[in-house]
Amino acid sequence: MKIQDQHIQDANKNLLENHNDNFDFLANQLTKNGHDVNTILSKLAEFQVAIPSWALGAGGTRFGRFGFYGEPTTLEQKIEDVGILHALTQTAGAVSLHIPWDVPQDYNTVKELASSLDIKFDAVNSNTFQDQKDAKESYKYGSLSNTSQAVREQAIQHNIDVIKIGEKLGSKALTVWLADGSCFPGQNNFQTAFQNTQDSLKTIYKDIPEDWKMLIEYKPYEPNFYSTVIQDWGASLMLANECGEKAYTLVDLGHHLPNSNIEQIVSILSLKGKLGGFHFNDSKYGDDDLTVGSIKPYALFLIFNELVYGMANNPQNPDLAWMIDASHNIKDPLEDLIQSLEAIQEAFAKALLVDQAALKAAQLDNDVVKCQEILQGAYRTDVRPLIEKARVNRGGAISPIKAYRELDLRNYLIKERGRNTVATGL
Ligand code: LRH
Ligand code: MN
Ligand code: MN
Repeated sequence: MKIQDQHIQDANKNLLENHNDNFDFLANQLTKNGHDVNTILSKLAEFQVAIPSWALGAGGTRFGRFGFYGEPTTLEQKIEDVGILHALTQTAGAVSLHIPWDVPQDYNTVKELASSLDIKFDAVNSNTFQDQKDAKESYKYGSLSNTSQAVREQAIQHNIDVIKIGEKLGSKALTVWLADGSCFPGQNNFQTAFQNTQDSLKTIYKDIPEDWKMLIEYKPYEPNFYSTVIQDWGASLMLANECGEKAYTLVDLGHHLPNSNIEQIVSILSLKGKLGGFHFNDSKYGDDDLTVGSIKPYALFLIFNELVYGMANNPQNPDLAWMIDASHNIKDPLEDLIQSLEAIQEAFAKALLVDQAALKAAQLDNDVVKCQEILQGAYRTDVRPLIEKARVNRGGAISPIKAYRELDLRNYLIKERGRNTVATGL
């Protein structure tokens, strides 16, 4: 199923007049307040977020999984789904593959399909948290940290294989997330586990191509419930520093203990030039992988405020690999991802409205009240007309959810793929 421009124009027709009125009003206000609306629009248009191949089907929990009709089963179908998202939102121009869940069968077909939909291959993700079919060694007690050299070697080789797959696709980064850790005190020697992980990552790092990054993701718990080897940004940063300049920390919003100040983590990593990637999601309790912005939109805005500051002031930090990392238990995955993309754009647009010069001046004056007024003034602005305009300028939908429903896309997918589909992955 490929969406034609005409489909989107038809869906936009009824909304256009209202959208134009709202945009003109907001653009006028922003211009009066000294903002350059065109610059904001082009920043919004450039901001592309990768969709992970595993988020296109319904996820589930360990208690059960409720499938969603018409889910993609092949990699090609997953890329087609990203194509739908990108056509509607114009902000999902990349896909991130998890290996071995989504190993391409025919590289040329997959690459041609992706490029016909204007989709790039973002970071490739290795998987040493599950035992793979016919694998000699088991990851039950860890992978890169395992006390057994044979297990570590198998896990290292897997990562090297993933780099090779990524190279064939045009990816430029490897994301390593480890489930390694322990469930009970005394189970692991913390130092041995960390040292083994460091040595294993350094071996993998030797195979990271010159123009690639290695992104090291951290997580405090789950599936191990007592300790995780790469538990936080400090552990990740230490490992990245040990590996070398192509290694960076990856922040996944769900991978923090409750009330962690993620914006501060982002800010300091950026200052040190070591913030490499980002996984967006939202949560109330832990790694809930809920729709971005559905629970803590103000926290997301504060994080974006630091990201925007970093992008403007930290040339030592590279461009980031942005990705949504979510799971869908009850919503249509495509609708959920559209909502996430919208929330990301909204937080970004609001952060772009922060008057950084005024904020700096208020900070120097220790005018705490003014600092808050500046941040909250930007946060309270309804930026939706800006996001709509950025999308429309690129041929996207004014309201992607409305267009998705009006075009009856899920039913098309069901007709094409059948009802009883089960996506691979989580
Ligand atoms: C782990 C994680 C990591 C995995 C993905 C499936 O919780 O965030 O990024 O690769 O989920
Ligand atoms: Mn993640
Ligand atoms: Mn996660």
